[in-house]
Amino acid sequence: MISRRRMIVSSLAASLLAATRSASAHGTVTHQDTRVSPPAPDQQAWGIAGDPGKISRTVPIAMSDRMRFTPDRIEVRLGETIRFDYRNSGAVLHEMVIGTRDALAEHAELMKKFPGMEHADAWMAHVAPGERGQMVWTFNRPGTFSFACLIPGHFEAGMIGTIVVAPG
Ligand SMILES: [Cu+2]
Repeated sequence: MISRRRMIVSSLAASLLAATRSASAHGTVTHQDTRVSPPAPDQQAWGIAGDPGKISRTVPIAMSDRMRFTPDRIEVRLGETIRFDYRNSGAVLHEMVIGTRDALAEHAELMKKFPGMEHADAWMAHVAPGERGQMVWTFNRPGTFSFACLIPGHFEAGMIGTIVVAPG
């Protein structure tokens, strides 16, 4: 999951993305590619995929059917590489997607329009009931970001947390 560059979307969403993109065969494709000025490859406004060999610390994240993350607020120092050890203790599928609040809200809207849509990137995880896993992310941009479950209904129910990245 860490360094893979891949995209899995339904054919409908794929054709939407392809319509906004001239060369979509290679490279990282994100929903941000539909914007006028996409960021440099892999660097996102909320950081960049982390090196699993250079982890600053581990943060456990629990997901529950109460539509909450525990903890729901994480404080990070600029430059830290965090390994999120996530676990779904519920009975339904949950996700953990990191982003700006705006990017996540936009993504949640897209998922409502295309419920069959699948997506995969270094800053997101889909976690089946009882499953656990890890996400490694480097917070190399300061600011206040969010992490959320974008499954329709979950985001709206408040399944969202805050990540504050403080300079040095
Ligand atoms: Cu969820």
